[in-house]
Amino acid sequence: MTRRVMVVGRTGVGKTTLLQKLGLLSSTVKKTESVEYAPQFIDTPGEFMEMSRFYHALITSSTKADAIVLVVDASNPGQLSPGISKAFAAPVLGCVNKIDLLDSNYEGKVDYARKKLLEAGVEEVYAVSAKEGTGVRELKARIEEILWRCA
Ligand SMILES: Nc1nc2c(ncn2[C@@H]2O[C@H](COP(=O)(O)OP(=O)(O)O)[C@@H](O)[C@H]2O)c(=O)[nH]1
Ligand SMILES: [Mg+2]
Repeated sequence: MTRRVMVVGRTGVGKTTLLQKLGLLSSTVKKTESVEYAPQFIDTPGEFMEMSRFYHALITSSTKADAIVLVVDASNPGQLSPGISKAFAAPVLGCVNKIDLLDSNYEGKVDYARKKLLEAGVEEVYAVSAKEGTGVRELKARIEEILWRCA
């Protein structure tokens, strides 16, 4: 049985980099131009999260996923549709990425991003740096737990 992790979130938040750091994708990161299906992951273009007319494509893709990670940029979480996670067909974990770039008011910024993710309906939130690897082990462990549960 296939067990797949899908990443969603706005452009440039680090979705593809995170898939690499999770050990699911080995090729070098380039701009994701379309929904990319692989045996272990589904990568999605940020534009699909930015424009509500594309939500249906993400929701359809989510039926092929077993766990979903909704990623935001710690410095600038941006707009997320309230409750959007509940439309997806698999459990959604929230990920505050790029914490390595936070200088002042670390806690305040992570808390704000966490609040945005919880409003979007995620079940739990993990703060990580996909670039440096901080926090990725904890997120990966939780993803694996969810994937094993549905195996
Ligand atoms: N500083 C920092 N940069 C990151 C991090 N994750 C991704 N990036 C950079 O952000 C840019 C966009 O990353 P990408 O994975 O293509 O984002 P995507 O559009 O969400 O797939 C790239 O230049 C990455 O190197 C991170 O945790 N910290
Ligand atoms: Mg990408």
